[in-house]
Amino acid sequence: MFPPLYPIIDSTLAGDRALAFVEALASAGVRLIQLRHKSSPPAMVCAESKALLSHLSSRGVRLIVNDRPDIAAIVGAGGVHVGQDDLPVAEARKVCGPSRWVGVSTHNLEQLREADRTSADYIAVGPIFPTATKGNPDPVVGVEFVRAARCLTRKPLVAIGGITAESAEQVFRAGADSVAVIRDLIAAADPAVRARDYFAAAERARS
Ligand code: TZP
Ligand code: MG
Repeated sequence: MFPPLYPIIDSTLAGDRALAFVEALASAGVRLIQLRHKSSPPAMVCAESKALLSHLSSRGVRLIVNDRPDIAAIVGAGGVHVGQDDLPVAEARKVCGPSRWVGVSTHNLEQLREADRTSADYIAVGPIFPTATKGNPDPVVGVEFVRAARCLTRKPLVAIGGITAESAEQVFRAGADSVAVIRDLIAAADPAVRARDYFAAAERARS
């Protein structure tokens, strides 16, 4: 089963705070985490990835590096996530090889159909709801987009954008395999408790 919760760590969390955060998430059962340091220099992304990997690999958590297949391969991460303006999936795959995951963001049905024809291990769709986390976000696609996307691909679908533990259930019901979340988890008083709320939402949607 594709991990139902896909927390993303951005530059508001780094160093020891990031390590404590991922430890809490891992202890709650999270198995997939992305590092997304948009404005950090490559050396810092590399060092942060290594630090996270040293905590996560032994706990069975797959670390995905945003944007940079080269860094993902160099540090031995579990994969890379590329957007529409990053290296295409086929090129990222050449760098990352067959066993690392390559995920790709899509924002409309044409991009989704195209992503389905690639070797991508999962397809992200969004933003589902308004989000203040991403600078200059694509237009909100809504939960209906997840339903439409579900009819067009058998690849795992990751929904992203403004999702909270309260709204996750409807996103799962629309056909998402997973929800990718930044702010709702980083802002949580207890990220492990919040992560379990997402697992419960996934369970309710499945039952
Ligand atoms: N891509 C589409 S929306 C988004 C990204 C990276 C930001 C998601 O962050 P949040 O805080 O969960 O809305
Ligand atoms: Mg990108």
